[in-house]
Amino acid sequence: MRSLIARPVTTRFIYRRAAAHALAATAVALLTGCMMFARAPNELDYSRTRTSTAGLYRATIHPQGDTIPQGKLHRWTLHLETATGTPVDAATVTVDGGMPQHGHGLPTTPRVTRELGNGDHLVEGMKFNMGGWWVVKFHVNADAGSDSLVFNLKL
Ligand SMILES: [Cu+2]
Repeated sequence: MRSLIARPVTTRFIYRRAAAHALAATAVALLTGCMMFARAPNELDYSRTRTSTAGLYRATIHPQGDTIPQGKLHRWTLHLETATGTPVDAATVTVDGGMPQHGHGLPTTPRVTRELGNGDHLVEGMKFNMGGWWVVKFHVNADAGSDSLVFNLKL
């Protein structure tokens, strides 16, 4: 008598668990799997010269060797100017970035290590460990003010 009642309840419980697992698997696939293989948005600007978010600066990135390597530490030169084209030497620049569709940042902690003069700044520790759409952000603090520059890369 007891087992007759217990069986359908147990079966229903198993079905419900299986459904929950299938739902969770689908959600995980949608959140990670699909995003991993999603194409980068079409309207992205991959220019190596960009104007900062608030329009205070213009900057150009010069990756060492011109092509950006994958999985290899390398350097960049960041050329920084004011909106009117005056080179900016005295600046505190921090680097940040990652892959927006993968939800991860840069595999290294790149830093601006040296002022090279004429608005050029040496960026060391750049590394991209996979192909796809990367974003590299520079936060600049100098006489003209505080502002950010965002560069899109396709590797
Ligand atoms: Cu990634």
